[in-house]
Amino acid sequence: MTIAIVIILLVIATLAFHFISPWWFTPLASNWQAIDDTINISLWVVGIVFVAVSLFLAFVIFKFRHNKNRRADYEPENGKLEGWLTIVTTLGVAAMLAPGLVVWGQFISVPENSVIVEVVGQQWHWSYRLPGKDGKLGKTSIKLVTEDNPFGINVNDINGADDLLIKSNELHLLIDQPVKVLLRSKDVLHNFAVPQFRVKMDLVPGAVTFVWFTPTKLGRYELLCEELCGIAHFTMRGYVKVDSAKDYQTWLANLPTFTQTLTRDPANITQGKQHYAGCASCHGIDGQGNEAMNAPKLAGLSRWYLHRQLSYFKQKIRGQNSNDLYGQQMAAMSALLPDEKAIEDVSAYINSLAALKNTAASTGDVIKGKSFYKNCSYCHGEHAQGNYAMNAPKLAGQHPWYLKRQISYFQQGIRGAHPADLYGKQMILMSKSLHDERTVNDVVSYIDSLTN
Ligand code: HEC
Ligand code: HEC
Ligand SMILES: [Cu+2]
Repeated sequence: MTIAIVIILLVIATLAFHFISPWWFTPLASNWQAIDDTINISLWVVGIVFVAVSLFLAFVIFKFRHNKNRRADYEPENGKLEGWLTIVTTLGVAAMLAPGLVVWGQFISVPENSVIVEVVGQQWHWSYRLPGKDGKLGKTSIKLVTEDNPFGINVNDINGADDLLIKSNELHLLIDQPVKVLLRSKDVLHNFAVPQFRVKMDLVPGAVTFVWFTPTKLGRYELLCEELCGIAHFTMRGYVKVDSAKDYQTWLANLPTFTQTLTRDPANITQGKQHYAGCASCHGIDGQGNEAMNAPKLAGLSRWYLHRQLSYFKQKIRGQNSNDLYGQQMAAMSALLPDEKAIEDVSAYINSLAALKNTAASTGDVIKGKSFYKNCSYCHGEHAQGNYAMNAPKLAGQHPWYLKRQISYFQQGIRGAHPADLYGKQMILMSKSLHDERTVNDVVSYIDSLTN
């Protein structure tokens, strides 16, 4: 009797949870109503079966409860009942699967008027490429990926010349225009998923996969990497913005072609040197850093990293936290660099300065530090030389006091917590693997022991 009641309560609670709970599909923003319908049909079928079977079970438990005067019948075969059950089960399973087959047919039949967009995944960010006026994407190869050619486009393929490159994590799409999204990964498996569009697909290294959809609602939607295996894919966020024709054209007009990205003005090192004059009072004339001013060493850092940090300081992405006194100082100083060109030039100039070794000896346990550093080497490189492909800067040669402060700031979310700071967020996550001050000290001593 108790068990029968428990089962009935379970059914009521499940139904109540289903109908009252706030967790349901996000509002649909694409043509894929059919996917919602299939999911709903499946839910109805399994829901009805669940309720019917559970209530039947409760009924049977109650009806045939223990009674001293009753004996159980033995009835191993019942042709009629088995026949009915087979028919009903077949219908139920067919009702769940058949609509899925129809929808799958639509899923793999890309409409002829669709346009192509390429989405490139890498640990842990998104970038995008459009085919340009010729409507054709240039051939690519992972082997061709460099700092100047991050998409790895083959320069000998004429189709690639007018490809439009989007290095930001935000893709724009034109409303009501069917789009075929080609998916490519530079490293491991990723998964392209915008909940509002319903369709999702894995990115597989070495292959090009695709999804198609028609965005039907203006708005800015979050793009998630729904790859669960591996580390940190949840930090891999992007945005897809669905634009009206006018907004879309404005956005499109500002995208550089592949050829333009290759032939951009080279940075002007002489100008960069002039800009650097204002920096030397804190960072030193040779970029050697100055502990008294809390200013880190800059000599030896890569252009792309310098460029990103200076842009972050200027755009108020780094150095804004109220506890980040030193970052705030630097953010104020970024005003010395009036524009993008100045940032490029000064980065090139700093990059031309010779890397400098530290003189003071570190106090931590280098052997222990080495074993902790293993995790870090995955991104920062075995010799802490930095790795452009992982967005991770060079650490070797940097002053230990600065490294310790940055690690502690990441741990406390003083650096890297700004919503636009995708790379900082990865580092926040990683910094938490160093559990105490002693460990931090050991790792930093090991980094300091790497001459580079
Ligand atoms: C008033 C002193 C001061 C001046 C002047 C100054 N900086 Fe800084 N800078 C700092 C401090 C302090 C930090 C460390 C911020 C932190 O701890 O987060 C820093 C950090 C940086 C970083 C980040 C380095 C890293 O490894 O992440 C870069 C890049 C940088 N400065 C470049 C410049 C450039 C270029 C100029 C000249 C336009 C300049 N700084 C002028 C004090 C200064
Ligand atoms: C998932 C890749 C990844 C791993 C693993 C990783 N880092 Fe980082 N780290 C980064 C990225 C990306 C940045 C640059 C953040 C930015 O651009 O603001 C960074 C920045 C840093 C900085 C700041 C450098 C500077 O010049 O300001 C320090 C210090 C650092 N990492 C130390 C470590 C240590 C120690 C470990 C191991 C416990 C580690 N990192 C593991 C990706 C990683
Ligand atoms: Cu991913």
